[in-house]
Amino acid sequence: MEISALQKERAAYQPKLPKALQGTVKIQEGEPTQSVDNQEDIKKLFPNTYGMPLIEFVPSNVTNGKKVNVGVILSGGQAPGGHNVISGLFDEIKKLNPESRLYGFLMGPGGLVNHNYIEITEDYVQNYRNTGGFDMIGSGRTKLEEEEQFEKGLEVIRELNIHAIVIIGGDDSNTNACVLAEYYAAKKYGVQVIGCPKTIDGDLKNDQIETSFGFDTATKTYSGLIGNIERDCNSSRKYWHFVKLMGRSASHIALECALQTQPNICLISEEIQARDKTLNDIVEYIANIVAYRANQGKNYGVVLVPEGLIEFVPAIGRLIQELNDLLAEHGADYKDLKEEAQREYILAHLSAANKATFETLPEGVARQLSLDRDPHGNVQVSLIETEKLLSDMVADKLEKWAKEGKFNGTFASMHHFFGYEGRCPAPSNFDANYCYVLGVSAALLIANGKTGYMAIVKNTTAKPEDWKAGGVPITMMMNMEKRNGEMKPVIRKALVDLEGAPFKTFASLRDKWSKETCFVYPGPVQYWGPSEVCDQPTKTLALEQAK
Ligand code: FBP
Repeated sequence: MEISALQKERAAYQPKLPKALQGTVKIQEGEPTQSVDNQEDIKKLFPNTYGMPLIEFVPSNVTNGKKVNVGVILSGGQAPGGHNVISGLFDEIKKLNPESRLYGFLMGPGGLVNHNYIEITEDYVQNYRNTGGFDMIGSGRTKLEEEEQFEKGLEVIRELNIHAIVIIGGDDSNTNACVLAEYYAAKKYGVQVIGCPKTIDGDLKNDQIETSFGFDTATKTYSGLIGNIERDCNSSRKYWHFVKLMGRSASHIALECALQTQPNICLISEEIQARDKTLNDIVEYIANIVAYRANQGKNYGVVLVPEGLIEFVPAIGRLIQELNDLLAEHGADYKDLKEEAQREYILAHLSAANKATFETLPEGVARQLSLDRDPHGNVQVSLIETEKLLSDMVADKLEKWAKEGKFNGTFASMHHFFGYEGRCPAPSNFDANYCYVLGVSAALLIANGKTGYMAIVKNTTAKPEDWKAGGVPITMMMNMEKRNGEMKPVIRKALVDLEGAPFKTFASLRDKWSKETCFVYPGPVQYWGPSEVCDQPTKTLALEQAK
């Protein structure tokens, strides 16, 4: 395989380990834990994995040299650093006992069920150290939730004499990891299951998980691109750029990119929901800023739009809820209808208020909301062109204002969607280190006989030498939520906290950014050079941890 000069140089990077993990390690257990909500329900559903203590790894002089065979799965959307989780896991199980083996299940959780796997060897790992992407073993979104799948998986687990499965995924995949851990524990199969917090979206975080991996590199990559657009915008001074940013639900990515690049406008879905805004309110907010700037002779600017926005506009959110229930209940009748008949079907079944909202939506958006959900029941928001929808609506509003003599500028728009561009770059130094430590921690949780835990790393705004690694029981992060029309135990998603420091910092500055031009150009992710340019955590993490 031909590799780039960057990849070649980057392969030699040795991720940094916290001091506590540099020699032999033992675990230190904390107090028993509780789930974040619905404690009785969660305890009943997870009798074998509920209430376990938090774990921290501390230095020791005892070596646990047991041979372990481990299977690893990459689940869901790509996030920079996944290969380093696997490298860390590989290195640590081999360090504990060179006879240990690592198997990679191919193309996501489906690989376990369908018995598609490879053995990951030293030579193989070598090609992927510090690289982006998930192509080492591929990823997929198969939802692991049926007993039949667990039993099918067990066949290959037995065949390969696997002791533990590591699932690297987001909130949904780690919820599934917890269900699998509980099932294997209840059956006394002796198979451990460990999760790792992955997602560029940054919404798998809580008191125990400071950040999910990939968020750092993805937001730095997008911010580099946004900075380039801002500079172009400030050079030609003739376009309004609407940039949609990935992040299925939460607006953490948009907020972080705004903090890094200081655009004229950044919408935050959670705020729009909390303040009960309509689509028209959002359009007027943007149009007012465009008009203000036009009066100053500035017919240009940059607007950041979070991918999940549409679901957070309260009226549209209520419509989606009803559509979810409708599709879950009547999916079979509905699926085979032609496009126009599907629209009629929906209109005939919706409540009056939601029908009215559905009818006001542009057809493309309405259609997207009525299509199949992903395997976890989510609307596929990355396919909705919100950036285009908003700029079209702003153009209509400005045209009306121009006729009324309220706008006399020009409005030419450009559209961008930054999503897939940020999911596979070579991980930043932060993600390269963080992921490697997560992999090592997963191996140590396994070596210490743990199941139903997620590997965690804390104190991540300090130097990696001072990070603290350990594990958190996955049940601790769970509550009950409605999914596909049914109440299910799930890991609670972390949305942008409107009382949190990142949002408050942004809110205190946005007015100035909208009126003046305060663009900041962060440039591309740097791997070598002064610490200020290549080792800084995200602004979100720095602000959150500064409290
Ligand atoms: P995960 O939650 O699985 O990490 O995926 C996040 C994400 O990148 C979202 O930001 C985006 O909406 C979605 O995946 C896109 O999914 P797909 O890769 O299936 O198009």
